[in-house]
Amino acid sequence: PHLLEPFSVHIDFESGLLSPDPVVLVRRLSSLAGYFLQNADTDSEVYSVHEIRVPAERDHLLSSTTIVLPGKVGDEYYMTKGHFHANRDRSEIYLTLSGEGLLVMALENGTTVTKEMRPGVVNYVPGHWAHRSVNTGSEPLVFYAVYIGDAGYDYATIAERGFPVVVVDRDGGPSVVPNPRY
Ligand code: S6P
Ligand code: ZN
Repeated sequence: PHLLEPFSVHIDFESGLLSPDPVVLVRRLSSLAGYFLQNADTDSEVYSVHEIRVPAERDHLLSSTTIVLPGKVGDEYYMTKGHFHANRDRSEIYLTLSGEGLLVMALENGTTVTKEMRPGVVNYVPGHWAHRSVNTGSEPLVFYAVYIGDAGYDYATIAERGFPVVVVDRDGGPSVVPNPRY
């Protein structure tokens, strides 16, 4: 375990940008191949994750902002990859700062729960629920996530079969429909 010095970070709620010095990960359509039902014909940025640096250990709380840009591949809204935690029982809290979206959560047995994301809403993601954030609006969806330091990531299960549902634009609004590939 590391004994850290207390520190503070500033988050701009509108943009989700942090100061100082986050670790930034950018996901483009090319790094999301196979995640959407249709193939993309550009390599646009879809989302970025801005992580506050602390050791990924059980006695720390990791946290980050995620900025999911507005957009669609076919009629499917831009979204994160989604994952289970590698340590499956690790839970997480999301606080939406700006924009609007849907948080899709699913158990390994296919049970699915979808919750709204909008500014001021806290979503609790208990352990064992895979989670994916979908931007259903026309502005960036920005949220702050706090998670147990050793939660880790299991992307493989989602990469293989996706979530039980997909979120698509039907007549100008979001619709949650069964995933034909699940
Ligand atoms: C981490 C937490 C978020 C996501 C981020 C990107 O446990 O759930 O910080 O990592 O929203 O999503 P993904 O599925 O690409 O990691
Ligand atoms: Zn997570």
